[in-house]
Amino acid sequence: MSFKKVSVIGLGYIGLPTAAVIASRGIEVIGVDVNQHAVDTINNGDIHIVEPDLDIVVRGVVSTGNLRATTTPESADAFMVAVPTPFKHSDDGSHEPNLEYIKAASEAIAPVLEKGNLVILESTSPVGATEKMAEWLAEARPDLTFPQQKGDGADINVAHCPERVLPGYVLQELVSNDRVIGGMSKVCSDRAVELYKTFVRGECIITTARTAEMAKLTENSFRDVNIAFANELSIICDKLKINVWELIALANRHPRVNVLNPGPGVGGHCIAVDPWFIVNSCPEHSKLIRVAREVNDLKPEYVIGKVLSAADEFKRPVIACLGLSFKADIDDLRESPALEIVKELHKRQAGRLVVVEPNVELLPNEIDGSVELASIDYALDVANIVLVLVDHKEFRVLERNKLLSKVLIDTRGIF
Ligand code: SAJ
Repeated sequence: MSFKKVSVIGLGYIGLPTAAVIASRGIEVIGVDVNQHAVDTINNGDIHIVEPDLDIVVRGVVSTGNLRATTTPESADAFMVAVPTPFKHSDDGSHEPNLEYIKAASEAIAPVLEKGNLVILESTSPVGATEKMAEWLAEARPDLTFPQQKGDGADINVAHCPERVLPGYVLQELVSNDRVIGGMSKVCSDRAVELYKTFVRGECIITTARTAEMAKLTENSFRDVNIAFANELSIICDKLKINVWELIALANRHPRVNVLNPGPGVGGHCIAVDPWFIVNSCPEHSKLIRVAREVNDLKPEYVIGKVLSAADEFKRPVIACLGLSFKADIDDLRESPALEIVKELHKRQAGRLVVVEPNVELLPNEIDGSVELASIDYALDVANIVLVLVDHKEFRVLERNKLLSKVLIDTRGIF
């Protein structure tokens, strides 16, 4: 096998599980991250993120010496870049992707590249990012040849293989999902397949780097558009006095219909972000994708409006807010519509806010001191309005009769 030593650049939600799974196949893995705390934590056999069972795998591969973390890149047979691609800050709504992390990663690995190496971009990226990465590498290493110059004969192979794992199921999906492999030449693709085959049980399907980039953005945009459709339906159904959950269940009985679920809005760092990469690259032709983003981004405001009008009916409204995370059964509060709604309700003085979030022990700073974190029993006891924001398993088993005397606003349809 040509991959004895693999380096993973970026040890976050994707990089760390990937590094750990490859290491568990007996390959020597060097994890590189700029965050000294993350590096130290991993070298102690611990993890700095939350993902089921990841701690066990990391502890195992660190103790056997197959995974080691460092802040300084060193030579390897393959480099997998898994760093963030956020937006550039701007007020004009252009959502221009910020490739600085990919550029910094390229500049960090360039000095240690050797003839025969494979460099893979895993980060979800706008179309053209892999070619840019190859250009940055070539600029830094004029002594080596790259696929944009020499195709199959290049010294360094470059490919894009977007991650597609679902938070909460990362360890299973890393192994079982099919992978889209977009090499910059045929040899690049073949070598990337060889690397992924060391740990992927799904199929590895070869395409171009640009198509692979667009495939990932398409998957998340498809979901975003479908959820926007559901969110729009939920508002229409409110106005027409129809139960949207019953409606969608009925429509989904049709063999060719599969509408997703409405909610309080779309959160997380993927579905709410990636469609903008398409819109930014072709603004005049991405009308539907843009409107879907806007529909989903406006949903929290609609929910806030409903709560405020319900609260108006009480002298001293007490609102139990069930859930803060961006989706069920995780502790991740980043880009969470639930958190946004709770923050706004506090700002607009909707009433006393009692929050239940079984997956966190402390409230985030931005709402700490302004709302109470409580048990489900206490919250239901004191509340006159119950606002369901996340369909955590602890809430799905609640008995409906506990809520009979309450005003119920169920954004997830669990009741
Ligand atoms: N949501 C709804 N209704 C639904 C489904 C989801 O409102 O019917 C909301 C969730 O509550 C959450 C948001 O959408 O706020 C996103 O959740 P998600 O479960 O749809 O997706 P993520 O962001 O956790 O992970 C997605 C996945 N992409 C797809 O399913 C196409 C995952 O496979 C990707 O790897 C991940 O994005 C990523 O990293 O890009």
